[in-house]
Amino acid sequence: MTETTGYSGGGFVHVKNPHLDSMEEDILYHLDLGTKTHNLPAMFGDIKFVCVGGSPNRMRAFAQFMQRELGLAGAGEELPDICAGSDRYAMYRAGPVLSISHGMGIPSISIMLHELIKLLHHAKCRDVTIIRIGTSGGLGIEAGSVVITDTAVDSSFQPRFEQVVLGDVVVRSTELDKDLAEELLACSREIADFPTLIGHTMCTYDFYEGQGRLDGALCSFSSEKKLEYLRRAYDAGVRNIEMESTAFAALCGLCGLKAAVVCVALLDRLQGDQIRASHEVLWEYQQRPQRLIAAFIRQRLGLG
Ligand code: R2B
Ligand code: URA
Repeated sequence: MTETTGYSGGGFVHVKNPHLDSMEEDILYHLDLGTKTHNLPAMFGDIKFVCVGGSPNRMRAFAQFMQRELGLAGAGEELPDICAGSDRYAMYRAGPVLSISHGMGIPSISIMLHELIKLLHHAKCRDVTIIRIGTSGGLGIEAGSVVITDTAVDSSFQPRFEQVVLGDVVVRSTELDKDLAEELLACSREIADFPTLIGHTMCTYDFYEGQGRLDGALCSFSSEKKLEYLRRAYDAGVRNIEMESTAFAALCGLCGLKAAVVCVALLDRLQGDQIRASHEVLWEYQQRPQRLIAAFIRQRLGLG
Protein backbone atom coordinates (compact mmCIF):
# COMPACT_ATOMS: atom_id res chain seq x y z
CA MET A 1 0.00 0.00 0.00
CA THR A 2 1.40 3.40 -0.98
CA GLU A 3 0.23 6.71 0.45
CA THR A 4 0.58 9.98 -1.40
CA THR A 5 1.77 13.35 -0.19
CA GLY A 6 -0.77 15.57 1.56
CA TYR A 7 -1.84 19.09 0.70
CA SER A 8 -2.38 21.89 3.11
CA GLY A 9 -5.59 23.79 2.38
CA GLY A 10 -5.21 27.46 3.42
CA GLY A 11 -1.70 26.76 4.71
CA PHE A 12 -3.07 24.82 7.69
CA VAL A 13 -1.42 21.64 8.90
CA HIS A 14 -3.28 18.71 7.41
CA VAL A 15 -3.82 16.04 10.04
CA LYS A 16 -5.02 12.84 8.38
CA ASN A 17 -6.89 11.18 11.21
CA PRO A 18 -10.71 11.18 11.33
CA HIS A 19 -10.69 10.02 14.96
CA LEU A 20 -9.13 13.24 16.24
CA ASP A 21 -12.33 15.25 15.64
CA SER A 22 -14.33 13.08 18.00
CA MET A 23 -11.85 13.29 20.86
CA GLU A 24 -12.90 15.57 23.67
CA GLU A 25 -9.33 16.14 24.73
CA ASP A 26 -5.98 15.41 23.11
CA ILE A 27 -3.12 14.77 25.52
CA LEU A 28 0.25 15.19 23.86
CA TYR A 29 1.82 12.91 26.42
CA HIS A 30 5.52 13.07 25.46
CA LEU A 31 5.43 16.87 25.17
CA ASP A 32 3.48 17.29 28.41
CA LEU A 33 0.94 19.51 26.62
CA GLY A 34 -2.76 19.05 25.94
CA THR A 35 -5.84 20.70 24.44
CA LYS A 36 -7.61 21.03 27.81
CA THR A 37 -4.63 21.93 29.97
CA HIS A 38 -3.07 24.48 27.60
CA ASN A 39 -4.35 27.20 25.29
CA LEU A 40 -2.43 25.90 22.27
CA PRO A 41 -3.62 28.60 19.77
CA ALA A 42 -2.47 31.34 22.21
CA MET A 43 0.83 29.59 22.93
CA PHE A 44 1.75 28.56 19.40
CA GLY A 45 -0.69 30.07 16.83
CA ASP A 46 1.93 32.51 15.47
CA ILE A 47 4.72 29.94 14.96
CA LYS A 48 6.05 30.02 11.37
CA PHE A 49 9.29 28.04 11.63
CA VAL A 50 9.84 24.77 13.43
CA CYS A 51 13.40 23.50 13.79
CA VAL A 52 14.03 20.01 15.08
CA GLY A 53 17.30 18.31 15.99
CA GLY A 54 18.49 15.35 18.02
CA SER A 55 19.96 16.90 21.14
CA PRO A 56 18.04 18.91 23.78
CA ASN A 57 21.09 21.08 24.56
CA ARG A 58 21.71 21.86 20.90
CA MET A 59 18.08 22.86 20.40
CA ARG A 60 18.20 25.14 23.45
CA ALA A 61 21.40 26.72 22.08
CA PHE A 62 19.68 27.15 18.71
CA ALA A 63 16.69 28.93 20.29
CA GLN A 64 19.06 31.23 22.20
CA PHE A 65 20.98 31.90 19.00
CA MET A 66 17.71 32.73 17.17
CA GLN A 67 16.71 35.02 20.01
CA ARG A 68 19.89 37.04 19.35
CA GLU A 69 19.67 36.79 15.54
CA LEU A 70 16.11 38.10 15.53
CA GLY A 71 16.97 40.89 17.97
CA LEU A 72 14.29 39.72 20.41
CA ALA A 73 13.90 41.08 23.91
CA GLY A 74 15.47 38.87 26.57
CA ALA A 75 18.31 37.73 24.29
CA GLY A 76 21.04 36.15 26.41
CA GLU A 77 18.62 35.15 29.18
CA GLU A 78 17.68 31.56 29.98
CA LEU A 79 14.78 30.24 27.91
CA PRO A 80 12.14 28.09 29.60
CA ASP A 81 11.71 24.50 28.37
CA ILE A 82 8.06 24.37 27.27
CA CYS A 83 8.11 20.58 27.75
CA ALA A 84 9.83 20.71 31.15
CA GLY A 85 7.17 18.39 32.61
CA SER A 86 8.37 15.61 30.32
CA ASP A 87 11.98 14.48 30.19
CA ARG A 88 11.59 12.96 26.72
CA TYR A 89 11.92 16.05 24.53
CA ALA A 90 12.84 19.70 25.06
CA MET A 91 11.05 22.62 23.36
CA TYR A 92 11.95 26.33 23.26
CA ARG A 93 10.59 29.27 21.35
CA ALA A 94 12.23 32.43 20.02
CA GLY A 95 9.63 34.69 18.41
CA PRO A 96 8.05 32.80 15.49
CA VAL A 97 10.62 29.97 15.78
CA LEU A 98 9.98 26.76 17.70
CA SER A 99 13.03 24.62 18.49
CA ILE A 100 12.46 21.02 19.58
CA SER A 101 14.66 17.99 20.22
CA HIS A 102 13.73 14.61 18.77
CA GLY A 103 16.30 12.17 20.16
CA MET A 104 18.04 9.58 18.01
CA GLY A 105 16.44 7.39 15.39
CA ILE A 106 13.13 6.92 13.59
CA PRO A 107 10.99 5.68 16.52
CA SER A 108 12.00 8.69 18.62
CA ILE A 109 11.47 11.32 15.93
CA SER A 110 8.17 9.69 14.85
CA ILE A 111 6.62 10.00 18.30
CA MET A 112 7.73 13.62 18.58
CA LEU A 113 6.44 14.46 15.09
CA HIS A 114 2.99 12.91 15.65
CA GLU A 115 2.56 15.11 18.71
CA LEU A 116 4.20 18.19 17.18
CA ILE A 117 2.04 18.01 14.04
CA LYS A 118 -1.11 17.66 16.17
CA LEU A 119 0.11 20.59 18.27
CA LEU A 120 0.46 22.77 15.15
CA HIS A 121 -2.98 21.60 14.02
CA HIS A 122 -4.68 22.32 17.37
CA ALA A 123 -2.90 25.68 17.54
CA LYS A 124 -4.26 26.53 14.04
CA CYS A 125 -0.79 27.42 12.79
CA ARG A 126 -0.56 28.44 9.13
CA ASP A 127 2.23 28.36 6.54
CA VAL A 128 4.71 26.58 8.76
CA THR A 129 8.15 25.60 7.44
CA ILE A 130 9.83 22.74 9.29
CA ILE A 131 13.55 22.01 9.15
CA ARG A 132 15.61 19.22 10.68
CA ILE A 133 19.08 20.51 11.59
CA GLY A 134 21.39 17.67 12.44
CA THR A 135 24.62 15.77 12.19
CA SER A 136 25.51 13.01 9.77
CA GLY A 137 28.31 10.98 8.27
CA GLY A 138 29.42 12.37 4.91
CA LEU A 139 30.01 10.28 1.81
CA GLY A 140 32.86 11.46 -0.42
CA ILE A 141 32.59 14.99 0.98
CA GLU A 142 34.85 17.00 3.26
CA ALA A 143 34.14 16.84 7.01
CA GLY A 144 32.27 19.98 8.03
CA SER A 145 30.32 20.17 4.76
CA VAL A 146 26.61 20.90 5.08
CA VAL A 147 24.22 18.74 3.06
CA ILE A 148 20.76 20.01 2.14
CA THR A 149 18.70 16.91 1.36
CA ASP A 150 16.81 16.77 -1.92
CA THR A 151 15.52 13.23 -1.30
CA ALA A 152 15.74 11.04 1.76
CA VAL A 153 16.41 7.42 0.82
CA ASP A 154 16.40 4.16 2.75
CA SER A 155 19.34 1.77 3.09
CA SER A 156 18.55 0.33 -0.38
CA PHE A 157 18.78 3.90 -1.77
CA GLN A 158 15.02 4.04 -2.42
CA PRO A 159 12.98 7.20 -1.71
CA ARG A 160 10.57 5.44 0.64
CA PHE A 161 9.70 5.04 4.28
CA GLU A 162 8.14 1.76 5.37
CA GLN A 163 5.86 1.86 8.40
CA VAL A 164 4.22 -1.28 9.76
CA VAL A 165 0.52 -0.51 10.47
CA LEU A 166 -1.65 -3.28 11.93
CA GLY A 167 0.92 -5.78 10.68
CA ASP A 168 1.00 -4.51 7.09
CA VAL A 169 3.84 -2.55 5.55
CA VAL A 170 2.69 0.89 4.42
CA VAL A 171 5.09 2.61 2.00
CA ARG A 172 5.32 6.38 2.19
CA SER A 173 7.05 8.85 -0.10
CA THR A 174 10.07 10.71 1.28
CA GLU A 175 10.09 13.63 -1.10
CA LEU A 176 11.09 16.98 0.38
CA ASP A 177 10.31 20.48 -0.83
CA LYS A 178 12.66 21.11 -3.78
CA ASP A 179 12.09 24.88 -3.86
CA LEU A 180 12.88 25.13 -0.17
CA ALA A 181 16.12 23.15 -0.70
CA GLU A 182 17.13 25.55 -3.51
CA GLU A 183 16.25 28.57 -1.38
CA LEU A 184 18.45 27.22 1.40
CA LEU A 185 21.31 26.57 -1.02
CA ALA A 186 21.05 30.13 -2.35
CA CYS A 187 21.10 31.37 1.24
CA SER A 188 24.22 29.34 1.99
CA ARG A 189 26.11 31.16 -0.76
CA GLU A 190 25.88 34.34 1.28
CA ILE A 191 27.47 32.94 4.44
CA ALA A 192 29.62 30.31 2.81
CA ASP A 193 32.71 29.92 4.92
CA PHE A 194 31.90 26.20 4.72
CA PRO A 195 30.97 23.96 1.76
CA THR A 196 27.23 23.40 1.27
CA LEU A 197 25.70 21.07 -1.29
CA ILE A 198 22.42 19.42 -2.23
CA GLY A 199 22.31 15.62 -2.29
CA HIS A 200 20.44 12.51 -1.26
CA THR A 201 20.52 11.57 2.42
CA MET A 202 20.46 7.92 3.41
CA CYS A 203 18.51 7.15 6.57
CA THR A 204 19.31 4.00 8.53
CA TYR A 205 17.93 2.21 11.59
CA ASP A 206 21.34 1.93 13.23
CA PHE A 207 24.59 3.90 13.60
CA TYR A 208 26.95 0.88 13.46
CA GLU A 209 26.11 -2.16 11.29
CA GLY A 210 23.24 -0.24 9.68
CA GLN A 211 25.67 2.40 8.40
CA GLY A 212 28.32 -0.15 7.37
CA ARG A 213 30.67 0.60 10.26
CA LEU A 214 33.46 -1.81 11.13
CA ASP A 215 33.74 -0.56 14.74
CA GLY A 216 30.51 -1.70 16.43
CA ALA A 217 30.13 -4.51 18.98
CA LEU A 218 29.03 -6.70 16.07
CA CYS A 219 30.33 -6.74 12.52
CA SER A 220 29.95 -9.57 10.02
CA PHE A 221 31.38 -7.96 6.88
CA SER A 222 34.82 -7.06 5.51
CA SER A 223 36.30 -3.62 4.93
CA GLU A 224 36.03 -4.30 1.17
CA LYS A 225 32.29 -5.09 1.43
CA LYS A 226 31.72 -1.95 3.49
CA LEU A 227 33.47 0.24 0.91
CA GLU A 228 31.66 -1.45 -1.95
CA TYR A 229 28.30 -0.62 -0.24
CA LEU A 230 29.24 2.97 0.54
CA ARG A 231 30.50 3.52 -3.03
CA ARG A 232 27.21 2.15 -4.37
CA ALA A 233 25.40 4.62 -2.13
CA TYR A 234 27.60 7.44 -3.45
CA ASP A 235 26.88 6.40 -7.06
CA ALA A 236 23.13 6.45 -6.25
CA GLY A 237 23.54 10.12 -5.24
CA VAL A 238 23.85 9.72 -1.47
CA ARG A 239 26.09 12.37 0.09
CA ASN A 240 25.39 11.80 3.77
CA ILE A 241 23.97 9.24 6.20
CA GLU A 242 21.84 9.82 9.29
CA MET A 243 18.94 8.23 11.16
CA GLU A 244 15.72 10.27 10.92
CA SER A 245 15.25 11.84 7.48
CA THR A 246 12.93 9.30 5.81
CA ALA A 247 10.40 9.31 8.67
CA PHE A 248 10.66 13.11 8.94
CA ALA A 249 10.11 13.61 5.18
CA ALA A 250 7.22 11.11 5.06
CA LEU A 251 5.29 12.43 8.07
CA CYS A 252 5.77 16.12 7.23
CA GLY A 253 4.96 15.53 3.55
CA LEU A 254 1.71 13.69 4.33
CA CYS A 255 0.63 16.48 6.68
CA GLY A 256 1.31 19.23 4.15
CA LEU A 257 4.27 20.80 5.91
CA LYS A 258 7.04 22.28 3.77
CA ALA A 259 10.07 20.42 5.06
CA ALA A 260 13.85 20.45 4.69
CA VAL A 261 16.74 18.47 6.14
CA VAL A 262 20.07 20.24 6.69
CA CYS A 263 22.86 18.20 8.26
CA VAL A 264 26.55 18.77 8.77
CA ALA A 265 28.91 15.87 8.00
CA LEU A 266 31.11 15.05 11.00
CA LEU A 267 33.46 12.87 8.93
CA ASP A 268 33.82 11.31 5.49
CA ARG A 269 32.71 7.68 5.80
CA LEU A 270 34.91 6.72 2.84
CA GLN A 271 37.88 7.67 5.07
CA GLY A 272 36.84 5.97 8.32
CA ASP A 273 34.19 5.16 10.91
CA GLN A 274 35.23 6.80 14.17
CA ILE A 275 34.45 10.43 14.87
CA ARG A 276 37.89 11.76 15.82
CA ALA A 277 37.47 15.51 15.58
CA SER A 278 37.91 17.46 18.85
CA HIS A 279 34.94 18.74 20.83
CA GLU A 280 35.77 22.28 19.69
CA VAL A 281 35.76 21.28 16.02
CA LEU A 282 32.55 19.26 16.41
CA TRP A 283 30.91 22.15 18.25
CA GLU A 284 31.80 24.53 15.40
CA TYR A 285 30.54 22.02 12.80
CA GLN A 286 27.19 21.83 14.61
CA GLN A 287 26.88 25.61 14.42
CA ARG A 288 26.90 25.46 10.63
CA PRO A 289 23.34 24.23 9.95
CA GLN A 290 22.16 26.62 12.70
CA ARG A 291 23.88 29.59 11.04
CA LEU A 292 22.43 28.67 7.66
CA ILE A 293 18.90 28.35 9.05
CA ALA A 294 19.24 31.61 11.00
CA ALA A 295 20.21 33.39 7.77
CA PHE A 296 17.26 31.75 5.97
CA ILE A 297 14.75 32.75 8.67
CA ARG A 298 16.11 36.29 8.82
CA GLN A 299 15.76 36.53 5.06
CA ARG A 300 12.20 35.17 5.13
CA LEU A 301 11.30 37.72 7.82
CA GLY A 302 12.83 40.56 5.79
CA LEU A 303 15.71 41.04 8.27
CA GLY A 304 18.42 39.55 6.03
C1 R2B B 1 22.76 11.75 13.49
O1 R2B B 1 23.48 11.63 14.62
C2 R2B B 1 22.85 10.69 15.49
C3 R2B B 1 23.74 9.50 15.70
O2 R2B B 1 24.97 9.90 16.22
C4 R2B B 1 21.53 10.36 14.83
O3 R2B B 1 20.44 10.87 15.53
C5 R2B B 1 21.64 11.05 13.55
O4 R2B B 1 20.66 11.04 12.66
N1 URA C 1 25.28 10.62 12.63
C1 URA C 1 25.09 9.48 11.95
O1 URA C 1 23.98 8.95 11.91
N2 URA C 1 26.14 8.91 11.34
C2 URA C 1 27.38 9.45 11.39
O2 URA C 1 28.32 8.87 10.83
C3 URA C 1 27.57 10.65 12.10
C4 URA C 1 26.48 11.21 12.73
